[in-house]
Amino acid sequence: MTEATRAGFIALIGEPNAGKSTLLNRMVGAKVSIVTHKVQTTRARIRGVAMEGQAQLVFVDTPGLFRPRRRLDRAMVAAAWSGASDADIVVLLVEAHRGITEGVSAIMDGLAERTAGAPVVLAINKIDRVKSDVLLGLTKELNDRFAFEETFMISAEKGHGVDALRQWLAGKVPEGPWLYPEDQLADAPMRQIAAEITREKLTLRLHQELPYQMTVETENWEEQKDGSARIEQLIYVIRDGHKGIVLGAKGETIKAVGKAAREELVEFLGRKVHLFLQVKVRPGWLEESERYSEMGLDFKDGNE
Ligand SMILES: Nc1nc2c(ncn2[C@@H]2O[C@H](COP(=O)(O)OP(=O)(O)OP(=O)(O)O)[C@@H](O)[C@H]2O)c(=O)[nH]1
Ligand SMILES: [Mg+2]
Repeated sequence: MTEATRAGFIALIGEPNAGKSTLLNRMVGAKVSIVTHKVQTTRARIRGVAMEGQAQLVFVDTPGLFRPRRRLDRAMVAAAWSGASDADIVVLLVEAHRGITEGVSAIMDGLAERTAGAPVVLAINKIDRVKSDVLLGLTKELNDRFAFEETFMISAEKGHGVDALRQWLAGKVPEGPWLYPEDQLADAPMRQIAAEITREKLTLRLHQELPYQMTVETENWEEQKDGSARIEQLIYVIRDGHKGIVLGAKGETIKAVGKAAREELVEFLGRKVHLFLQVKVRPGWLEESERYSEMGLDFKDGNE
């Protein structure tokens, strides 16, 4: 007799920078969610699909949970919690070297109420950054505070412990038919993934507040006769000065960003790409509902 198929949604939640997107990409085996060393990189829910035996694991990457100040922050945090409440299993990522921060504490306070009874698993991430004796104490402290179903110690970046977590999840998701075709890796429109790739490259090159005050949208996508894709994107910033920074002296910043983004798009799509970037100053974009729907967020979730 063949084993029954299983499938389920697994939400990855945690503080900004905990390594959620890194873990999603590792589980999927491809880069579907952008990663930077900066906080608040992910802005909306992104689904990545992984197969483990007869189980299909649909990982839901979420924006980091933090105390929101702006409309965009509130919409991001709402998207993260709603990802958790829709999931079959929730994985809370905690950074090993930071331990129980104020932020982790606040998340644990909301967990029981906001996960709608789904099992919550603890994944202590970045174990490559600490000595192993730290981990036992941290595991105990966290489990004393919340009834985690299981604790895993992982390094999403190096891959340690990730197989054990994936196998455990595969045995835990409900029996049922697969939710996506077996070979599908991500559930997000290509134009959105393409915009995210450019936003990642920009975020890596821009400093201070600027990454939080810009957004990228794919304006136009044309399939060319020769099999290549012609992609036009708009970068929205809030000030003239920001435009200058994004362009860089003699346009070299945007040129470098465009090159890096194009190379990654070529790898992702497996074909030739022509990428055109344009910067637009739009002082009010953070208060425009269309910008939120382009990002995959609900504008109203940002209401105070
Ligand atoms: N040393 C180490 N670094 C890691 C590990 N996992 C992730 N990182 C790094 O942590 C940083 C943040 O990773 P992300 O995956 O973007 O974190 P995130 O939780 O998705 O962050 P937000 O989207 O901002 O909420 C990146 O620089 C990663 O390379 C790990 O296991 N070990
Ligand atoms: Mg992320």
